[in-house]
Amino acid sequence: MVIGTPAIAGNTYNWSPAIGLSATNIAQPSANPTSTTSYTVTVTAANGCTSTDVVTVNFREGSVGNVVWNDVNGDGIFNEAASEGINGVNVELWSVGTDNTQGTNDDVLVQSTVTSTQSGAPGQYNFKICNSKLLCEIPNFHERK
Ligand SMILES: [Ca+2]
Ligand SMILES: [Ca+2]
Repeated sequence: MVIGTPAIAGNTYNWSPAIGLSATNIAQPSANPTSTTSYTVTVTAANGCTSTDVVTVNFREGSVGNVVWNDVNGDGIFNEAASEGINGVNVELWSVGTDNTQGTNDDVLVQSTVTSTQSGAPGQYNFKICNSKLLCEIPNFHERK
């Protein structure tokens, strides 16, 4: 997210701490911290006057998850019994990369996990994420006959 206010000509900007910021010397850096962080900005005007402000960026960890299951009736919908979940399937979570396009060479593997029984239901998987530009691939899934 972008923090700060639009630049005023002649002012200089100094953000602290630098962690998670795209730059510390611009009016409106992009902030992507991995924990809730309070940033202090010191603005120095052309006449030497300074002022400070604090911006707190709340970090909220999101999660995505689902179930890998045996689609008995072949309709693509999980309307089978919970016991049809399949454990032991490797599931990978990929970022679309800087080109913002799925399936190209700059895609980045973010996390992988293996489906397991959670709360008594087999075939479950879950990723903790903090980035919305993600996609899922299931490379070694084979339908059960
Ligand atoms: Ca089904
Ligand atoms: Ca890509």
